[in-house]
Amino acid sequence: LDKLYSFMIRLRIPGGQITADQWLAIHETSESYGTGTLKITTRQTIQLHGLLKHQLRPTIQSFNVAKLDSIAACGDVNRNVIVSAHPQLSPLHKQIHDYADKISTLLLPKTQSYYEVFIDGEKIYERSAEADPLYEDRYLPRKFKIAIAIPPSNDVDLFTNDLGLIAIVENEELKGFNLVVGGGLGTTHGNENTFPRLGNVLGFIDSEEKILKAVYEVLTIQRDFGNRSDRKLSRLKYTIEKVTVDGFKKELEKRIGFSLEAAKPFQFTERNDRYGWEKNHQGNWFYTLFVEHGVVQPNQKAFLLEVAKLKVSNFIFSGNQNLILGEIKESEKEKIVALLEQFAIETHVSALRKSSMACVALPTCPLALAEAQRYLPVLVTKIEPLLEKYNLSNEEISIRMTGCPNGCGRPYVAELGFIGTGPEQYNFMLGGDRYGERLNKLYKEKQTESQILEEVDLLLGKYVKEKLENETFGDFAFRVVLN
Ligand code: SRM
Ligand code: SF4
Repeated sequence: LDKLYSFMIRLRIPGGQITADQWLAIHETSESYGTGTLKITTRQTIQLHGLLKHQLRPTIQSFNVAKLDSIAACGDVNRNVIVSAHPQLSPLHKQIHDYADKISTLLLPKTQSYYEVFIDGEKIYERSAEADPLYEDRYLPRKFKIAIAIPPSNDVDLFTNDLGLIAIVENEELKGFNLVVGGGLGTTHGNENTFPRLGNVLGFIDSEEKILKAVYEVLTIQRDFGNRSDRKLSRLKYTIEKVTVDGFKKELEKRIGFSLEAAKPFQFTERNDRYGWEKNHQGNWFYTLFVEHGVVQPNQKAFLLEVAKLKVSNFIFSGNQNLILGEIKESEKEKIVALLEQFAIETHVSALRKSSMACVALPTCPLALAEAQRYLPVLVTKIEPLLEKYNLSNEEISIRMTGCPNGCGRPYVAELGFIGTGPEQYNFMLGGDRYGERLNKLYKEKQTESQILEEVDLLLGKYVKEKLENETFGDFAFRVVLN
């Protein structure tokens, strides 16, 4: 008798954008296999949980028919490439967004085992190390993550990725990208050699050919120099600490055969999604649906099914775990408005809740020490009256929670961060900035709910009394409380 194995499947969707037909396929697959839940992740894709072993092949096969796959969504390879989600951010969104596909394709492992194992069982060719010049026969020492940000939005938390590209747009023309390397968040409780790190801006690159070359060679450096003896210390951030930022840049320039230009100026002034209706430069409408921690609720799932059947929009996942219905023509907008009403989609959500993010954690994550996506909504409900008490209800204070220090909900770059240490206990992190450019710090260890609420009450009271004009909560906490 075999054990009753159950699996999670995560799709590879570079830039998080799919068609209505692909949403229909995801919906139908989730109804046929697994628990029926759909989870939008912090890397712009979808996870299905609770798939039994015998359901794996039919699930992947049905995705394959819809031109969706789960290749490199896990493993020691380049993961899902994420991009600022909102098409209304820039008329150049599509041009920039296309880089996600190009980079994802460039860095895909060449092995066809996925098709052999999950699609038709046919062995496609004999593998050899030469068949994959990037991953060779050894892959990377560890997972590798890439994000592309379109200022002013840092909705991808660019600096937390192994590699980041910041789009530089001048006079409505894409000039190139600033290259950022060495971000990563995962730590291990009690292992002082592990730490979260934000990436360093190395310089500017102008042409597509050079960009792709540089991205590729960053991975070859990590492949060749990354730590292969301790998986806890094997991300690019540790390699960069070892070889230094300057040493890394020199090695990169040697491999790419050109020098990086000085980085161009950029500014991030937002990180949250733009909820509700917005129109882009071509007059098309976009509707951003708030999906609390990416857990698609039954009424939202039913709503999205009807929207997909209309085939009047595409579907875009954001790095904040929400969903944008995109490219809706003026003449079709009313149909979506009617469905929003029909399915009672909640549109009034507090500023704090809209700025919240949590990882999966219990009950499916085997690494979880505490609750996250099931508990943060409860904690937010308890913090909302405190904000009201201090007349701060409109403040978009970022609040994030994870069930362990791996950092899947990126709590290290939140103004209020909570990292699970054990059942109903969290390390309270404070002092991150609003736009993801500064790490927070440990404020209080192993806090229970009542301790958290007491501290938040005190901190908000201090904030309203002592803050400078226009100072955000995170900046205040960093300046006053942590010093
Ligand atoms: Fe993650 C492992 C869920 C984004 C850092 N992450 C896991 C696993 C697969 C647990 C495991 O290894 O068995 C979790 C599956 C839980 C479940 O039941 O579904 C898991 N990670 C997630 C997701 C679904 C969280 C969410 O609620 O959205 C995110 C899926 C992203 C995706 O679509 O690819 C997710 N994980 C992240 C992020 C955020 C990001 O990438 O922007 C991080 C921090 C950034 C980073 O990588 O440094 C992150 N996950 C980790 C780590 C720590 C890695 C490290 O360097 O130490 C682990 C553990 C590991 O790799 O050993 C991990
Ligand atoms: Fe699981 Fe920890 Fe990631 Fe949360 S942060 S999903 S508990 S690995």
